[in-house]
Amino acid sequence: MYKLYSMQRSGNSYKVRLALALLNAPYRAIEIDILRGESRTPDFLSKNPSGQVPLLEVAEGRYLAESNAILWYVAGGTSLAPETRIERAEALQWMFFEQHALEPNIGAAYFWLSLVRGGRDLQTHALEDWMERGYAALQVMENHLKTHEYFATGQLTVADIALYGYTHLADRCDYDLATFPAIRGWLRRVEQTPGFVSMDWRPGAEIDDAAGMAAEA
Ligand SMILES: N[C@@H](CCC(=O)N[C@@H](CS)C(=O)NCC(=O)O)C(=O)O
Repeated sequence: MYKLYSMQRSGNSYKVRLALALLNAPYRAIEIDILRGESRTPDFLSKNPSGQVPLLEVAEGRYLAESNAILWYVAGGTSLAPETRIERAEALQWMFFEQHALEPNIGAAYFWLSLVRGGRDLQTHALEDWMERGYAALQVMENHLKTHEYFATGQLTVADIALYGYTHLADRCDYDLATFPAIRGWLRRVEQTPGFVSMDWRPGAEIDDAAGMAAEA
């Protein structure tokens, strides 16, 4: 069974939880609170030198970081992973786009406006750029979705999961999706997928936290 180091309110972590839920794959979740420095302890850094979640233990002592790499790993051989060479490359194209155009802007705005108390005042200089670049990324997605139901193929794949992670949080951090009807339709389609779970959903009894792990040790 996988062991997933994740933070409930992290969009990058949620992408992996969503994929595992859609695949009905059992896993053990360990909550890491990045705001309390839990991803920067010597123990965590020995597992992931980047000091970030999500992190998946795929086998005893073997760790995989980077949400989109994890998505490809868990989705391998399933309907969430496109089959043809061109579709795989198109999925990757959108997943790179997510990491350089969407996540650094909407992800940063979400972190500072939604998770950090007083974050708006601390980041006034950066917020304008995040809004402008975030809206530019949303427009690229909107243009694609005007003529496509999903991103890489005619069905939901890892590319949609990657992009859903922060797009669905946009309205929690100042972005207004009113002028993006195609994105709103796509968000609804993703949410109607059998097995879909929201970011707040927890895998029940399987969830653990760092304190629980320490108590066990
Ligand atoms: N490119 C990475 C980004 C991961 C990332 O930024 N994780 C954040 C939470 S969403 C984190 O762990 N931040 C803690 C830190 O950097 O100290 C991915 O897609 O997994």
